[in-house]
Amino acid sequence: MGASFPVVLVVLVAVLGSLYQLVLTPVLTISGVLRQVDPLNNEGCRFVPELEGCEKMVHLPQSNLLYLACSRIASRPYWMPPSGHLNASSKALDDHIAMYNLDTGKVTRLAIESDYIARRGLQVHGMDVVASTSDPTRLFVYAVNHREPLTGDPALTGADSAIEVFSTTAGSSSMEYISTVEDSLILTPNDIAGFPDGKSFYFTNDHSVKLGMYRKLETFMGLASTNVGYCHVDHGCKVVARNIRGANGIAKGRNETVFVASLGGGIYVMNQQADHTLSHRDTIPSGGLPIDNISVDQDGAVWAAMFPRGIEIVKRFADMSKDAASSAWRFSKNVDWSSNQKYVAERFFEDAGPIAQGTTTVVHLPERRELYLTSAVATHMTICKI
Ligand SMILES: *[C@@H]1O[C@H](CO)[C@@H](O)[C@H](O)[C@H]1NC(C)=O
Ligand SMILES: *[C@@H]1O[C@H](CO)[C@@H](O)[C@H](O)[C@H]1NC(C)=O
Ligand SMILES: CC(=O)N[C@H]1CO[C@H](CO)[C@@H](O)[C@@H]1O
Repeated sequence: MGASFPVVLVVLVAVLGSLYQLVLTPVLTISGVLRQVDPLNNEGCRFVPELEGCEKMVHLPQSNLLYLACSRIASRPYWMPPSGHLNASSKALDDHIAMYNLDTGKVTRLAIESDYIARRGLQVHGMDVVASTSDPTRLFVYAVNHREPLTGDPALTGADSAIEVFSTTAGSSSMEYISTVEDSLILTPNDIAGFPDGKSFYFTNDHSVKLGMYRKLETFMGLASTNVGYCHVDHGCKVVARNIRGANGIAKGRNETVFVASLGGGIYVMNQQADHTLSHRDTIPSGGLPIDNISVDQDGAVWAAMFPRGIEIVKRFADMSKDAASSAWRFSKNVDWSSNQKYVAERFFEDAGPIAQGTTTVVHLPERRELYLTSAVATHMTICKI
């Protein structure tokens, strides 16, 4: 009898201990409440105000063009399915793909002539732009479209997300709609890595369910519950990697390598197999910081936008008057033989908010010695010398 009390206590301590481990530690790291912002390279930056609310940006290799998926930040607190905002009555009506000329600074919104897009709308998020193998002047644009469902209340059904494929030529001011890929596996699509055939792509699902409590829980507890899918316009979709913690940005590297950024921390390094399944080769650690969208520069290094204080971006999605810090990191293979670390993580930029607001994508152009920072919640694109 007398023994039961301490046993209960021990069990309680054990439960609390693992709760701390499982719940509190990830929550503290993801929300970044304990981390100080340490400004770096945020002086001498310039702004491009025409590029508002651009979640994702892609540099077309060997060109002077950036392509961006942009929206209006005023609508983010209403329609932004990835962050659980599902009031379609105030969704932005002019989401678009923009083109930015690095030499002239000119911004062009790509026009789309399509009855389908006019009818279903375009609510952009992740995107990729890839040159065709058969005709390198032709570009394929793959874009996540968080469509409003045709019937029912989105707050009860979730968004009816799909992936749209467009075609354009480098420098053109319009793009042509080619196809829509809808599939039950395209559940909560986030980012895309497209193939040069205009017909197939990898995509990440950032959650395992569209709605409900479990959706919040899996992110904050860093559960390995999300996946990566592969679709071919003619053959449908399949899951090619499962058990990923908060799959987010996805980018192709050299030699059949695919990188998947994890909101739970770290970058998964995967190998593409002949059947397009991805085998997990390695994980690049990020010191527990959540990683958002990633890009690969011409030297093969991975650039990541990270939120030094993740809680701030959550707040900014709901209230654009709140600042959200940004940081940009480079992850590369270690070439220093005197160190036994496999990867090197280097911080290149950090700002508390006004200069780069909650950066979601960073692109590094080594030959220009410049960093380009954009965000779903920023009033402008930021360009900084490094
Ligand atoms: C959706 O947004 C509109 C404002 O655009 C507001 O009037 C309405 O109450 C909102 N609906 C819900 C369910 O919050
Ligand atoms: C890619 O493969 C080529 C040839 O197999 C090799 O020379 C090169 O070092 C590889 N590059 C990387 C980044 O692994
Ligand atoms: C493709 C893409 O933009 N992915 C993520 C980028 O960052 C925002 C902000 O956190 C995420 O919501 C996106 O899912």
